[in-house]
Amino acid sequence: MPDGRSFYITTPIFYVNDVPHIGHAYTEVAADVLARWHRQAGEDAWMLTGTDEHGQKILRTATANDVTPKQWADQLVADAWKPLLETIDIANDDFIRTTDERHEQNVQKFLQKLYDDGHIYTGEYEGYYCVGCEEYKTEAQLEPGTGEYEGQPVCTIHSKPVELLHEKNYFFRMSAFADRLLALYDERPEFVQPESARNEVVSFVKQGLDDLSISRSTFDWGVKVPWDDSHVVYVWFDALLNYITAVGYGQDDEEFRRRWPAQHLVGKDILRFHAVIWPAMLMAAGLEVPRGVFGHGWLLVGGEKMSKSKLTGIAPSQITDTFGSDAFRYYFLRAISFGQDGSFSWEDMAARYQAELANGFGNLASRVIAMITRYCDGVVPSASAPAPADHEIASIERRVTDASWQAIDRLAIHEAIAAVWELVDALNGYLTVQEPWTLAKDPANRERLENVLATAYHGLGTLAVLLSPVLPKATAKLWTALGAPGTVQGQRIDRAYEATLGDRVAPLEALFPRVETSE
Ligand code: ME8
Repeated sequence: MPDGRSFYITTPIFYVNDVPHIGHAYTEVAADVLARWHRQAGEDAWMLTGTDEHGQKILRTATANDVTPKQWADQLVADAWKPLLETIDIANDDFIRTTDERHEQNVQKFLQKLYDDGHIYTGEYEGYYCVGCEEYKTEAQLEPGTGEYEGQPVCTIHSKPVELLHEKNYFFRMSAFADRLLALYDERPEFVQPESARNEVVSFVKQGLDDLSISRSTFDWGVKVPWDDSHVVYVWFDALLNYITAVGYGQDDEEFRRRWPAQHLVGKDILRFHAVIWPAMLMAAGLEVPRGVFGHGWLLVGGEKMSKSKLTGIAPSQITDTFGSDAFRYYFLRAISFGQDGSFSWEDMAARYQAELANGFGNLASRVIAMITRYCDGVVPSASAPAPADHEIASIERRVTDASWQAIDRLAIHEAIAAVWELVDALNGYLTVQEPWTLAKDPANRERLENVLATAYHGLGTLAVLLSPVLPKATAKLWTALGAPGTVQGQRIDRAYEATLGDRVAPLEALFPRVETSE
């Protein structure tokens, strides 16, 4: 049993150069569902998210808007990034900003330690820099520009020209860690997931690692290098450290020991930063490497990564305004295998909403509550003489509880939801076969009617618990209608079928009301 075990999950910290789109919301929802699931399994779960506020990209955006970078970041965090969490119902435990004092001070502490221990030296670098990625690019990561960028090399991710830079910088001796990294991927195959991401990282490191330029001196929007204030820390080196500065690194050893190491969720575009640079930094500092790095796929538009810079971003509220936050959460985690790319379409969203949420789950809940209200005056009947079909439902409840928890433990969120949906389908099939509405017509069938409704009621209780991380709003409403004590979030999810339920049902409004498809 996982009681009390620590589970620390993170999202990338997002650049505040622009407002969030559904790609950012996707990572948030995945992390939130995992955190909620682990929390409900009795673990000491902690979810961190936040914002990445330093570097040239933010500086340029702020300058173009005639404000200071800090003013810009404050405004975007307050008006866009924090409201996003509410829009999609994220229950994060902490929100870190790289401009927080707790972060900046401890970035300096970390850097000073690496400097004192001989992992940092002065060097010169010339290369193509992509401000969109905040990264020096290799030839393989560039392509010839076309149209207005004809004759210029452009970044393959942003399709924008890169800039040729020549700087005297501080370097991190990352090359020294290649062998230890390869040993890590070998000893812990689950360190980088999914398998395709692991293969990419292993073959990248096998080609040998360069040292990493970790400071910039041509602008000053960043954390000052502690021994040389003419340099600021390279934005990625600064940003990666958020995962430890947020949980006490450098200032609260007890908190740090309690939380670290984390499971990181990142889009596959930033996999190398997390699976190569970040563990090398931690090794250099003598700290434990992350529990794991999961690189999820992209939400695509017209076959390309949805992005702010290409103006293909859809605002999460465009979807939640119509379908609600529960359906948003459900859709992206159910329709896309976690780790694969996926596309969003309004048609698919509307179809799944109607078939799976409204007809499959919502209607099941309404029918069972309505029948107990009508045939039993709202009093939950007891299962006094269960038939084989009733035992079968009970055994499915146990099976999907175990299967979904095991899938979550492997970060296979879509498999966990699919496992729970077996119970939704089994209960709908059970009602079709048992026909409680027909049993209710003949008093001689009273005992059987009560057993069927008791079985369906219990199944709904198990479903409410199992679906609460994904559908927090709908399952809270259902929990109230079931007349069950406490909150649904307070129930143990790894033993969902044992939850204490109620003895009287209460009215239930439609969990997933009809949505006009023209919307
Ligand atoms: O990279 N599909 O921030 P960022 C799926 N600040 N996920 C997407 C996506 C899409 N189309 N677009 C964005 C940064 N994402 C750095 C991270 S971490 C120490 C620093 C999600 O604002 C995905 O999680 O560009 C991706 O990794 C993240 O947004 C990048 O956000």
